[in-house]
Amino acid sequence: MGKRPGSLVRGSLAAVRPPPRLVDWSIFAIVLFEAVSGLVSFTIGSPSAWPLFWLHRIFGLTLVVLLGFKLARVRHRLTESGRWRPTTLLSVLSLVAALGALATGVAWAVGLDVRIAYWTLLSVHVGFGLALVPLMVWHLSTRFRLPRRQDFDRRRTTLKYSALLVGGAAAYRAQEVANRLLETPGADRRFTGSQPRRGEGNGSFPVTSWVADDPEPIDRAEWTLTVRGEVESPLEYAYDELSLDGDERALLDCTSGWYTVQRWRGGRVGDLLDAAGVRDEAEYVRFVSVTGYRWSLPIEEARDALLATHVGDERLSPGHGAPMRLVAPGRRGFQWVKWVDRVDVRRRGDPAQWLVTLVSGFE
Ligand SMILES: Nc1nc2c(c(=O)[nH]1)N[C@H]1C(S)=C(S)[C@@H](COP(=O)(O)O)O[C@H]1N2
Ligand SMILES: [Mo]
Repeated sequence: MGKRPGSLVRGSLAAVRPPPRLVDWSIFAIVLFEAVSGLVSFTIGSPSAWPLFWLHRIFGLTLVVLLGFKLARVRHRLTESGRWRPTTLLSVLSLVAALGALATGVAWAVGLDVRIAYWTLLSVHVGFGLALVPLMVWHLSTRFRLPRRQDFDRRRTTLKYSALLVGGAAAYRAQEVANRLLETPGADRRFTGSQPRRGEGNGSFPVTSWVADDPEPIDRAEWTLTVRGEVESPLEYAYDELSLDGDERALLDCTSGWYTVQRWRGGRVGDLLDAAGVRDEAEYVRFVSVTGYRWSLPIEEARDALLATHVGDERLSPGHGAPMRLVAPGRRGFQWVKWVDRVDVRRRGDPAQWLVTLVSGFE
């Protein structure tokens, strides 16, 4: 007689279940790892960093199992009303944030591409994740228990965690293969997880602001582009004075989870720098928006970037950054500054740009 599938699953889960205190501490450690790797992944546009994205997904999937163990253990505290304490509310909030982050993360990872209100699943996932970290730290501080010596049996602990990780990797790989075989939309994701937006020109991809930037449309006739800083002769161009012979295809990959390949036309940054005459000390070029939003690139990379006036065969629309926006191939979308009116040549990078991108557009 064969075992029933239910008891088989329960049996194999029991075999990989670490002791309770280890479960709690692994959840804590993995959530921290997920928060850090998730945030770092947002800054990465180069495919060579794919292992980071993979680790984030695999550890995320192990959390599904670990959180299951934890819930099975503490369920009665939540369901028996006599056992409610003030800190139970904190536990419940942590649980909601954890389940929210996991559900949206898994749904996104398997290729679902829906919006919740205005946000993509990925953005909602990030929201839950960012809420979870402080809730979890607080939750842990109310029931602080260090793992004990007897919780560690080196060989068995290593085996259990390896099984969890291999299980996570296998589950992720299986859904990847399934998506490909079934030719679902989820099969076209980049290594970043972003999903394609197809077509040419303004209408084929969303207007996106990183946080709150949303200026009034800019009048081309009144707008000028200034090049200044570590240059021999600072320059100021009216729109009609710009030479616009840059033309290239480049991929824009937004951290809210979509990407698009477009033809961009406009001015080459290298030409602007040559016209102004860059001094030897110059190391970075900073692109500044009329809104104050800004990003810097190392000067050699900046030379190859484009200040685009057109996308597809159309003039940029106001939402996409008219009259001029940065096109920085290999960089994530949030670094493609829109509504640029100033180019600063600098000796140093600009750490404050991280903060500025977050607060730009708030009154
Ligand atoms: N000035 C400014 N530039 C910006 C942003 C912004 O909020 N302000 N958002 C960035 C983000 S997050 C992305 S993904 C791209 C989106 O470009 P799009 O709106 O043309 O799709 O612009 C970037 N440039
Ligand atoms: Mo973005």
